[in-house]
Amino acid sequence: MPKSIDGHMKADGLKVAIVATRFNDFIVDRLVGGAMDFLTRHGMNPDDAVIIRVPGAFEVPLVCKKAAESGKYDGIVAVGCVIRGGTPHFDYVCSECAKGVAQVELASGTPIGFGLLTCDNLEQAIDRAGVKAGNKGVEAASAMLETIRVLEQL
Ligand code: INI
Repeated sequence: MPKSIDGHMKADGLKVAIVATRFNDFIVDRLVGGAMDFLTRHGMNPDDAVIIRVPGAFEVPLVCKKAAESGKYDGIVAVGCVIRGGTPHFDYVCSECAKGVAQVELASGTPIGFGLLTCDNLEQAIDRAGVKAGNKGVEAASAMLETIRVLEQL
């Protein structure tokens, strides 16, 4: 029988930073709410979470880096929403955010749930913020929690 390592899903005692963009906050607040709801239903004390607001997705990696380096948090949930406009700006913002968050996660060893919506239009964003396609804040929080619990066993 192979040995199997699975992360359990208890969030009791965890300290979590949620890094959230102000840009598109109508959508992003739903992602923050989803992440908080998921984590508290899995045992996290709401007082053990901090919600850190940043201007836009481009600023997310730097703030995640500082939060991770502080050593105060067991994990980070990064949430934001980029909606395609008429210029290539969308592609730069999305790729720098994704690349930066991945770099911070690997360099710091702090699990970061990646909940950045990258949408062609507002309808796609709404669908992923608690409507047809679920809530990506919940998914990011769940992924962070599971990764924390896996790392504890390695
Ligand atoms: N930031 C976002 O988080 N979402 C967007 O849709 C967006 N658009 O479309 O421009 C956006 N741009 C701002 C960017 O993240 C930076 O805050 C800005 O460039 C200042 O550094």
